Amino acid sequence: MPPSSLRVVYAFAREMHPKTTDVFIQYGTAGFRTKAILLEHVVYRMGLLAVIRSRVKNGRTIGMMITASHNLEPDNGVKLVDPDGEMLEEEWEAHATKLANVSDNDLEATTMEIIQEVKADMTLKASVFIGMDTRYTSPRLAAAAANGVIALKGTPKEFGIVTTPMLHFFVKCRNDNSYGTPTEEGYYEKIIGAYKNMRKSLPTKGDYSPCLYVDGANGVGGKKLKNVKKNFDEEELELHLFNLGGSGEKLNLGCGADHVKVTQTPAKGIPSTPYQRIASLDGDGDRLVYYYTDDKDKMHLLDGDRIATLLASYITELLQRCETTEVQLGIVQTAYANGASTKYITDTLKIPVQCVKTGVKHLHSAAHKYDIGVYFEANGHGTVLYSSKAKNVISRIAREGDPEPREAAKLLSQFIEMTNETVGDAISDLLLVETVLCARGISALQWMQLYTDLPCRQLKVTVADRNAIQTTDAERQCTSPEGLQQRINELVAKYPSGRAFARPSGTEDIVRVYAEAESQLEADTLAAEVCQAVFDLAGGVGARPELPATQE
Ligand code: 16G
Ligand code: MG
Repeated sequence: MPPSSLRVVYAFAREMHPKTTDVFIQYGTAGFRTKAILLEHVVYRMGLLAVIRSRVKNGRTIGMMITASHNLEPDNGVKLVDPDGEMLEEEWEAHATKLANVSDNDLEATTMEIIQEVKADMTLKASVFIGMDTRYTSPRLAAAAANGVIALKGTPKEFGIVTTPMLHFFVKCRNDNSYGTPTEEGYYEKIIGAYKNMRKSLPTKGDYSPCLYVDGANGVGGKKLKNVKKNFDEEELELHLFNLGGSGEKLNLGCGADHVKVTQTPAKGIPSTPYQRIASLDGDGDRLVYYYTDDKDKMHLLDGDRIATLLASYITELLQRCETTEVQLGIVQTAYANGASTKYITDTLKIPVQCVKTGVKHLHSAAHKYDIGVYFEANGHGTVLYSSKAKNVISRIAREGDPEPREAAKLLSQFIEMTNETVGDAISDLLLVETVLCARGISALQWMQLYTDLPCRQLKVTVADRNAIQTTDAERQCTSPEGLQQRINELVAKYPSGRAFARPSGTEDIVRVYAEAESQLEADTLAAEVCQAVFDLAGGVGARPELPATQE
């Protein structure tokens, strides 16, 4: 039943969170993200939408996370979390965009329109969990979120500073208490408890050392790892934490998973110890990559593809030891996955692999189609999803199986407990990776030796309208502008093992280009040539991209 008047929605907006900009803002791949100073009215309005969403979901809890992930300090953002701890359903992104952009004067009417369109029963209770990252602009935005919730008579619960995946976990647990307890302690208990249990059956062996350096990106993830660290003795996991956001240390600046992945250079502020394994988190703790530097100071990156293959191969081994063929495992990647990883998955691991569009929601829903779905973006965002069928089969074997399969099923059950299935989670993923490295008795170097990546390069091109580029086949082929795909095909054909694609970014007003080939120079040249093609055929702006110096 819609309410007769929403005056209070307007009153809050006008008095406390007025819209002060006419810049259009869109709910993109990861919610709204822009300069923090442009966001207060947007976040307030998302508080309203979260309440409507909660009522449409029969009063189940919805999450709101205030963060701009790996972006630099002046940015911020907000995204909504659905009742199962998953990203907001895609159809609602249009409601979010509409509500964020109307004038204050039209806000009341637009809110009413949305309520009617989605048929929300506004007499129901509504519950919204709110979390934020460490940005200095976050508390103010979290308060705006809470006011939005209150304006529509929902109940906000603020968790303060938490990682994005923790907030997703809390939402899931609140709506399904069999998953865990919706508190930070509940989160640690489940994930850390499973790691400790598993390590009881998997003592340190071979070349694995429990000593791990961590780059906390000067954000929330590193801070939370301080709590995690307290639970371990050094034999279980010896964490050395760096970039924890002390005074003068800037969030994501020169450090963090995105910096390491994109620039392919180490994070600042970490002592250089050859072959020491280093885990790098992003600013809100939902991405993880590993790396080490060798004795010549060259960096070697172990990205999301490496994590996916490591986890999937171990789960496959445990399933074999469980002696079950009932559970099928698959891997989901995006076009950015290194071609060598896809080949290794197909030829060596013999695991089905699927490629989908960039963005967690696409990977997550594709992974749901397998009994066990492992998904990772190359940038380090990913997790493992286990269907109820898989969980039932595994727990049955853990209870009733023969001794050897029972042992394997018990390990797998703990592995499942350690996984945050709601979304990619750097802390949970870190513990999963450490478990597998320990179980295999391997070092970072040996992990790297499982296959050899093709050299690759990512570049960006500025065009007048990024939507001039349209893609198909999981963003691997361009369908417009005309002639671009044919040009890319001709360029790629010049390089053995060459592969390249161009896609419009979902988070910035640019086109991204990716290329890989047998040598770094070839990958760099191919990427630059594709940039030129995009620039020429899709309305490039500014200076024409140049080829690498050695090609001039
Ligand atoms: C967002 C996505 C991330 C994706 C990235 C691509 C979520 C939670 N995050 O950060 O998965 O890799 O966008 O950015 O979905 P791009 O479209 O600018 O390349
Ligand atoms: Mg992030």
